[in-house]
Amino acid sequence: MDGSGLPEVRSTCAYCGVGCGVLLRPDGVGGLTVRGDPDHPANYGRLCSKGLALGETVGLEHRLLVPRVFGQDTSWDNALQLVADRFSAAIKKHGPDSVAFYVSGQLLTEDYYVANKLTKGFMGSANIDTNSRLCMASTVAGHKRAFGTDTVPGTYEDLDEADLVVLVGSNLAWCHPVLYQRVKAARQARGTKIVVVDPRRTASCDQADLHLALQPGSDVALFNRLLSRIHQTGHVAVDFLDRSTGFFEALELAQLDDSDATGLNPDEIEAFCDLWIGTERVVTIFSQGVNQSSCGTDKVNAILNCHLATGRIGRAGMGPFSVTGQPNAMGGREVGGLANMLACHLDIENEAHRSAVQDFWKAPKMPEKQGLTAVDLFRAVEGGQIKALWIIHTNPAATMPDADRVMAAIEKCPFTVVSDLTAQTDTARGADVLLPAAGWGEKSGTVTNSDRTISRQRAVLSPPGQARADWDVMAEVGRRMGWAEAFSYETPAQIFREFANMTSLAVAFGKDLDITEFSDIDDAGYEALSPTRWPTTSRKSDGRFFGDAQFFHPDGKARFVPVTHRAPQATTSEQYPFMLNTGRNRDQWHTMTRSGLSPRLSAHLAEPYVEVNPNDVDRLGLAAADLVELNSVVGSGIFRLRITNAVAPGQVFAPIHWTGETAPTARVDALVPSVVDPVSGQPESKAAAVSVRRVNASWYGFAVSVDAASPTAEYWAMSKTAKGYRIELAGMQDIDDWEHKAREWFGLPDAVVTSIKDSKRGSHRIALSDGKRLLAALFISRQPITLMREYLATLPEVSLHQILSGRSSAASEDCGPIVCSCFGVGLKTIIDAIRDKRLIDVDDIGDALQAGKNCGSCRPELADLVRAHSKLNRNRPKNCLLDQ
Ligand SMILES: Nc1nc2c(c(=O)[nH]1)N[C@H]1C(S)=C(S)[C@@H](COP(=O)(O)OP(=O)(O)OC[C@H]3O[C@@H](n4cnc5c(=O)[nH]c(N)nc54)[C@H](O)[C@@H]3O)O[C@H]1N2
Ligand SMILES: Nc1nc2c(c(=O)[nH]1)N[C@H]1C(S)=C(S)[C@@H](COP(=O)(O)OP(=O)(O)OC[C@H]3O[C@@H](n4cnc5c(=O)[nH]c(N)nc54)[C@H](O)[C@@H]3O)O[C@H]1N2
Ligand code: SF4
Ligand SMILES: [Mo]
Repeated sequence: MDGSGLPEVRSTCAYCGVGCGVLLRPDGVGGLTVRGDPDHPANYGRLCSKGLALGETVGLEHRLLVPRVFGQDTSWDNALQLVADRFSAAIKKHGPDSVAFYVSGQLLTEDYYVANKLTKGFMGSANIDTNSRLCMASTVAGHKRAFGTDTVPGTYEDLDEADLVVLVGSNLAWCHPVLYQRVKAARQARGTKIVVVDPRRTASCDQADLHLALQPGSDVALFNRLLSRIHQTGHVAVDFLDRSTGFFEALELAQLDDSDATGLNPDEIEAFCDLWIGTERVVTIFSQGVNQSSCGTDKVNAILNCHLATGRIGRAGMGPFSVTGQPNAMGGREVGGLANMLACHLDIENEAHRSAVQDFWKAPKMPEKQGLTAVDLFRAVEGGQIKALWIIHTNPAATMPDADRVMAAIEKCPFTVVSDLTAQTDTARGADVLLPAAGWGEKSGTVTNSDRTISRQRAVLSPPGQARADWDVMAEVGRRMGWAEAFSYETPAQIFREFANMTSLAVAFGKDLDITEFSDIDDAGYEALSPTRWPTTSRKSDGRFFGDAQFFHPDGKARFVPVTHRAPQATTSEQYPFMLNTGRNRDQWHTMTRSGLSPRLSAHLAEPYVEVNPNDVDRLGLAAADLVELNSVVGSGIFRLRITNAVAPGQVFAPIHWTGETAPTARVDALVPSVVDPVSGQPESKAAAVSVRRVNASWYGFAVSVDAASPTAEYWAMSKTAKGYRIELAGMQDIDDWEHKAREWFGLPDAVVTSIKDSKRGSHRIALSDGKRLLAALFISRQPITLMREYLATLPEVSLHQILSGRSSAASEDCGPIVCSCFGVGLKTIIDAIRDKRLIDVDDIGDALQAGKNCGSCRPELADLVRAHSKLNRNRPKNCLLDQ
């Protein structure tokens, strides 16, 4: 406590699976300040741009404050009785398989545990799946095939101690920025080499010694080549072969595979193999470029095969490392979140496991077969087999493949309950019952990060309105459905103790997960719990698995899985000649319901875009700032063109973040067909065949507004600014009365309107004010509007005169899209400084402009800009991330 307010509270960041520790200081009036926890073993005080902006996302705008049933506010009593009655009635009339839950790797372990106990143990339905199906399912399946359990072998210290880090389908610099900083620190300290395997050039290539821009989906062919070379060069660890089965079968298939499928030059492949084989301390980090594939599980096993063959696993500085996406993706796996699992890494279709769990829970009935996995689950909703559906902490109408179809299924379901922070999501709009959830910062529990470290999330703010924690709401429904004793929880500590105790079952079955030492933790102990990695140090001193070649298959041996290259299911054709790749932006989290509230984060990439290679741009007759339409077999979307050779010709890339709330025509998953991996059921979210064409808009618009607007244009995209919102617009139909339209879109029927029209140029500037204060402004042109957007987004600091004249004052020049979120430094400012001040490296930019000096998330982009724009820098790249 430093006298400036309330004491700091230790907690964990709301976002990614790095699981950074944060120190939160509530300001006493609903806000809080955030800094990195210097003592947390995930981050030792570091945070990325998203973690640092957490304080900007806890405001009450958009929050759902009271339960809502069929559009009417109601009491918890009414809402929960209705939920309990409808789920009970469906089970009674149609059987347990007529109900389903779709939950999230962002739930706390305690929430997740209750959800699984309620469905699998008491409702008797295994139809509970989670967004982890879209995220980690292929890794879970690959780990189980190789190791006998879903075990992450390594720890974060391995990143500090590796001599080579290979990033496969992982944009670590943007998606796990604090881990990327650890890798970069290792590079500085010990010269760690970095290889990136990704069809696209990403920010993670910033320091890479080698970037293998392989053909989408061809990772198996690459790692099969590596396995053959490991054998050929005599690097097989013979003692490990004794502790495994299937090596020669896997090798035979690997040798038959043709590495030409990767599209890489043979020299590049050999350079990669030589580096990998020649570096004992090698960590292969993999993420969604591996998992989200119709051969995702095989990709995982192709990687694991190489680490097993060389015995480079579970020892300092080496091993395969699946980084988890969501803050509690790992915790969800521990409590059996997926439809084919039981808690404690046990299997639903194993009778001994099932009955042990049933006894532990004193459960009336347990499903004997695995439940529906995400894609099939929503198909069953569409087909009418699911009569009652409860969606918690996830937004499937935006993030499932074939998203328009999923949205329609949700709307059609006879009874859908959605628990969320806000009613303004694509999924919540289809709900019959909306339950207000307490969010990050308002509820307590635990999460497990990528290296199995369990950390506490602590409540520092009161839940607004009537919002309640998810575990609390589910437990009450359990009680109302007649299972009072089983769901008598009053605190998350009680749930945690029960789960910790339950891990004794995992121990009894010889599995990896053991946190039984917390079975008797008292409330004070739970309150004070410091970050703990399992297995706890008393059992395995270095926190790693498999260095001793002990695995979890019944014979204690590992399995090599023979795999062979299979191309993505989507194939390009004359009609759909481009391959669409999808992924994340540095400063937004998924569907932006939280990160989108931060003006700083929203400034980074404020509009949905599609990246297209310059060759294709020329071929298609496109020009900078055009809007382009993508079409696939399942849907379509409109995006702003971004010209960059970060993507190869024939490939395009679009981010996943925009939804019906922020840009209704830029819902990426509307374009992605629901093709899945046959082993894991994980969708192929990274490969869809699409066509690309210019949108011939009859007008383009840009608007700023103090309040959120609801435009009806064919294209619009809205994002938060410090003083309100900025909106990009375009339309196919000419509009006669712009003033009327502006009033309607901004919800300002009584505003004073001033406007200037230039009929010759087809431009129109309209300002809406309350007589004194500017409330909104709209600019219309026949061409895409590129000038002054960033500057105008500072409304209402802009004067009416400036808006109408279209001229910025000298003091507030347009600084371009924001690159450094922490200090608000824009692209144009940076490029100008590099040129004018003759800056030659990232630190120079920091000294001149502050940019990159706080969280460091933008340093890869800064490095790229220096390379592209410094006349003095000799390492100019072939291409630049921000070269538009
Ligand atoms: N800023 C930010 N960070 C996040 C999130 C977020 O929303 N925003 N979400 C979190 C979550 S839940 C997750 S799962 C992680 C995801 O983290 P990542 O997996 O690192 O992120 P993505 O951008 O989805 O995809 C990674 C890369 O896979 C590449 N790729 C596509 N196809 C292939 C292929 O066939 N082979 C290979 N080798 N690569 C391919 C893409 O070009 C992309 O650069 O991020 C977490 N962190
Ligand atoms: N094409 C394509 N599609 C993808 C991906 C991709 O790379 N490409 N990635 C996939 C992956 S890896 C993932 S993880 C998913 C993520 O996709 P989703 O999980 O669907 O996306 P989020 O925006 O994280 O949704 C979380 C929701 O929970 C709400 N929420 C926040 N806090 C709480 C709380 O405490 N309680 C409750 N009840 N609700 C809360 C938020 O407001 C939000 O609506 O997307 C997947 N979809
Ligand atoms: S890396 Fe960033 S988003 Fe991920 S946990 Fe750390 S601070 Fe949060
Ligand atoms: Mo994810």
